[in-house]
Amino acid sequence: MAEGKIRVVMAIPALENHTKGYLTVSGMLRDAGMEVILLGNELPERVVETALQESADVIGISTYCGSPVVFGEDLLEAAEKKNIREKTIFIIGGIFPPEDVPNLIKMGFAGVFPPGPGSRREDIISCIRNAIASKKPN
Ligand code: B12
Repeated sequence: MAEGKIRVVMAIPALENHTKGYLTVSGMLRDAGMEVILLGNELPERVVETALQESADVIGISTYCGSPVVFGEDLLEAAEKKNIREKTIFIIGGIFPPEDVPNLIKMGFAGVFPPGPGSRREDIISCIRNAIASKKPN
């Protein structure tokens, strides 16, 4: 965490046109004092590569018409290969089938945020802060 600022790489899956959630959440995190790296449309391997280069604490994915579980599996696998899975916090939001939510959490996402009352600014920010606190060595 450079200079105490939480560093977040934000991305949307390749071929996805929904950018509003991505930009809205990126703005929320920036307003909360986090360093946000906007990656745009990318493949999971490139997202991980950027997170590694940028020493990111968090990877955030926004998706509305993709396959979050497939993308998530590829993302976590790529992070495992680059040895950053354990130290990185993964969060995802957007619109997907409700049954994907428990699956994404089981896979290792610290927070899953579909539209609605559980996805307010404070919910997302406290999820990130709590996940980072729980990863810090005692
Ligand atoms: C705007 C819009 C579009 C615009 C996008 C413009 C743009 N630049 O973003 C356009 C017209 C391009 C579009 C295209 C399509 N769309 Co569209 N679109 C929408 C719409 C109306 C709004 C989505 C949106 O921008 N919301 C604004 C955000 C800010 O609000 P929010 O989602 O509540 O955001 C919160 C959470 O989602 C969460 N969040 C979101 N991302 C992230 C990321 C992180 C890290 C975190 C922590 C949280 C988080 O936090 C936010 C704050 O609380 C929705 C319907 C709807 N009412 O939601 C359909 C919708 C998403 N679209 C849909 C579809 C099917 C399409 C098309 C495939 C249609 C077509 N046949 O061409 C194409 C897709 C093209 C493509 N390749 O991507 C479907 C998706 C179906 C599904 N997933 O089940 C929807 C749900 C419409 C529907 N009811 O069928 N779309």
